[in-house]
Parts: sequence; C-alpha cells; structure tokens
Amino acid sequence: MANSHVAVLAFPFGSHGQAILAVTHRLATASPSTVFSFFNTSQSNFSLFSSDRPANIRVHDVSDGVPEGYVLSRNPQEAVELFLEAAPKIFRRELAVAETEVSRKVTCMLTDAFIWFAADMAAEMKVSWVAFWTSGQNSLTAHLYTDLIRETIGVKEVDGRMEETLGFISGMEKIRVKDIPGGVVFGNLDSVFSTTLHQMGLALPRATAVYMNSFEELDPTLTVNLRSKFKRYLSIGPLALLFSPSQRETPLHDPHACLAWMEKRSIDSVAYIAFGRVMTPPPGELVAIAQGLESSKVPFVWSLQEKNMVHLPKGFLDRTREQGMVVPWAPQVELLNHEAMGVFVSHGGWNSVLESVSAGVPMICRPIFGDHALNARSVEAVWEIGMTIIKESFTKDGFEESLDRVLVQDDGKKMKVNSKKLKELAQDAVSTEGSSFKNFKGLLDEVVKV
Ligand code: KMP
Repeated sequence: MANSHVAVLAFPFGSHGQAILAVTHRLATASPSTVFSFFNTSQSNFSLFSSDRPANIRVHDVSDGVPEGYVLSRNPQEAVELFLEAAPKIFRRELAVAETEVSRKVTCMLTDAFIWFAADMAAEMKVSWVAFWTSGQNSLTAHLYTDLIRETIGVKEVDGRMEETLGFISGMEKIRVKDIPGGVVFGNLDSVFSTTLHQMGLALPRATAVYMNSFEELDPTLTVNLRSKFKRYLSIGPLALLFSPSQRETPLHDPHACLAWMEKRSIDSVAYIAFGRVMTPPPGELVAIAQGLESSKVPFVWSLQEKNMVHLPKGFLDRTREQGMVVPWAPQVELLNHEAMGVFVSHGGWNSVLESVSAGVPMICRPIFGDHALNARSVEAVWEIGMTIIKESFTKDGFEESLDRVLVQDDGKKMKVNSKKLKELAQDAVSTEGSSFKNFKGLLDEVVKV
C-alpha cells in the first residue's frame, strides 16, 4: 500500500541472509509502492548484493556487534553470540535512522525468527511482526515445544534417553531425543544461542504471522500442529519452485561443464556431493569420501571448495578422471534435476533437503550441527527418501555401503519412488491453486497492509 514501510531484519550468518533477501525481493517486486528497509551487517550485505535489486529495497549496513579491537576466537558461535547480544540496540537505532530517511514510519517488521526480540519492538511501535523460520517444520516444532520436551525428558542425565521418541508431540512420533537440535535438552543450555532459540519458541506465538520455506503437504501432521500455535502460519515453499527458473535473474553458470558431463551418464546413476559454503566435514572424512567413491566406482560430481582439495588422497583426481569430477562450484539445482542424478550427499541442511525434495532425488545425510540430524531423521524415517550415513560420519566402508543401499538395493528404489511423490506434491503446492501459492499471497497481504 502507498504508505507501507517494511523493516526487514536479517540474521547475518549461514544462509539466513540470502533466504530473507530472496523473499524480500519477491515481495518488493509484487508491491512496488512499499518501501523495504533491509538491515544486515555490511559483511553479509556485501556477499548478497551482487545482482540487481528492485528500487524499493533500501539496504542498510548495521554493526556486527564485535567490539572495536576485539579478536574473535576460532569458535564460529562466538560471532553469532556477540551479534545476538548487541542486536536489539543496533536494530532500534538503525530503524529510527531509516524512518527519518524514508519519511515513513515503519508499518511492519519482517524478521528472521532468530530475531525474536522483534516481538517487543513491534509491540512498542504498534506494528505487525512477521517472522521467517528458514528451516523445516520439524525443527520449528522442537523449539516451540522446548519447555514440554524439557519437562518430559529432563535436561540433565539425558544420555540414557537418547533413543526415546517424542510421541508426546503430534507429528514428532518418529523423532528420537538424539535427533533434536543441541541446546534443547543436551549441549550447553545456558549459551546465548540456546537461550535465543528458547526465547524464540516462546515469542513466535505473538507474531502476526510466521512463515517458512516449506510446503504444508510435506508434513501434514506438523502443519496442523503448528497452525494451532500461531496466529497465522504460512508455508510458502519451495521458494525455488515458486519462482521458476524462467524468472531466474542470472543466466545458467556452469564453468566446469558439469551438465555436459551428466549427459553421458545413465539414468539415476550419479552421486552428487556438496556441503554448502559454510560447513565441510573434517579432512579425515574427505579422505573417506574419496576412498568410498573410488572403490564403489559410482559416477560422481563433488562440489568442494578449492582450499579443501589438498586433503584429497594422492593421485585420486588422476585415477578418477573418467569416473567423476571434483569442482569448486556446480549448478546444484540443475544437476539435481538431471535425469542421471541418483543421490544427493549433503549435511542435511534445510535448503539442501528442500532442493533434493523439489528434484525428487534421494539423499544420504551426514549431519554436522543445528537441525541437520533432525532433517536427516525425517529424510530416513518420516519421508523415507534417504538415510543418515552409516556410522553417522564418513568412513570408506560406511559410505560405500550407503551408496549401494540408495543406488542399488530395493530399499533405494522405494526411496526413489517416495522422492518422486514428494516432488509432485511440491509442484502442486506452488501451482496457482496450491497451498504455497495461496500462502505467499497471504504473506504479501500481511506485510504490505497498513
Ligand atoms: C551458526 C549458524 C547457525 C546455527 C548455529 C551457529 C545457523 C542455523 C542454526 C540452527 C539452529 C537450530 C535449528 C535450526 C538452525 O544454528 O545458521 O533448529 O540455522 O553457531 O549460522
């Protein structure tokens, strides 16, 4: 609407900035008269804004909360926690600046769900708060029910209860205690990060709306459960399908000709290995991946950052020149959608899971942290579209056996069938009569109305 001014508050770590920018981009295109003030650290903004953006998105750099002269330790969580502690003050200050610059009061707060204190800011400003959960229904449920899980399972001495399931939460019957994210019942419950997740779970029911990059049909029981918790609950994904490749901003980038190589492979045969930009398994496991690939003879595309290639076994690249390719960058979505693709090997991060589901490709997951183990469990036991890596991390034999199970055994054929079914449901959800399509319109209404 003519006077709306949406303050977008990003969480500047992992893939969060990219996710909220993608949604902001679509909302801004759909509502050109609304101003979107996008608040994010300069470092994160720098990595995001290489391509064009609509003129009604105004980008603001905010402080990362690291005190002058402070030297960060090697623990990546430290930067996250320094930011979270400083963020309420930082965002309040920058919001006031933006209101003056735009000459419009903020009418809606659109924030990453991790920025839970936006609940209080929005209440003070008497505006709506729309929160974005960038992972799945499963992890969101774990954080919403943290108090119930703690009361039922306990918070100390949980070691003996790791195999128990969360049957007391509708939709979580197949999830074991050991699958839930750290900081809920095990790990350091008093860290700034754990407290943030807990507070977020308590604050989200106050939001005007909570939306996420998933689709209702992926987890119908959890969808009903979540809907009962929120004022308005909107699944709008998979975003990559909702905005189809024809609307892609940049032409296809495939510098290593992965797709031409795929053309020569047979159907459902290739293993694609990628762990995203942030997470990589330790060097010993990279060696195990290489050995497992080599002895399995499975054709592969391995997306591996240049700096990690030194860990590959001596002669591996030469010996596997025919079998596969190791590349620093690959067109992931196009690869996954190629008919020769057989299995996606990843950490089980939400975006990877959703991209695999969207392409109908089974998965092998090697969880690293956060919601990865939970997603891997859902992949294996709820959707039955893949598995957690045998032995829970990469070993030569465990990886070879996992590849065999998904690519060769009858079990794997069932995974393939189930993956194809989920892909169809995902496509239905984003079609003009589908749930995600309608929910995106609902989100637009919530965000731009004054
Ligand atoms: C740094 C990060 C993330 C993180 C922890 C970090 C991140 C992220 C999560 C996460 C935690 C619990 C969930 C889902 C996700 O944790 O990006 O249920 O998403 O130290 O960047």
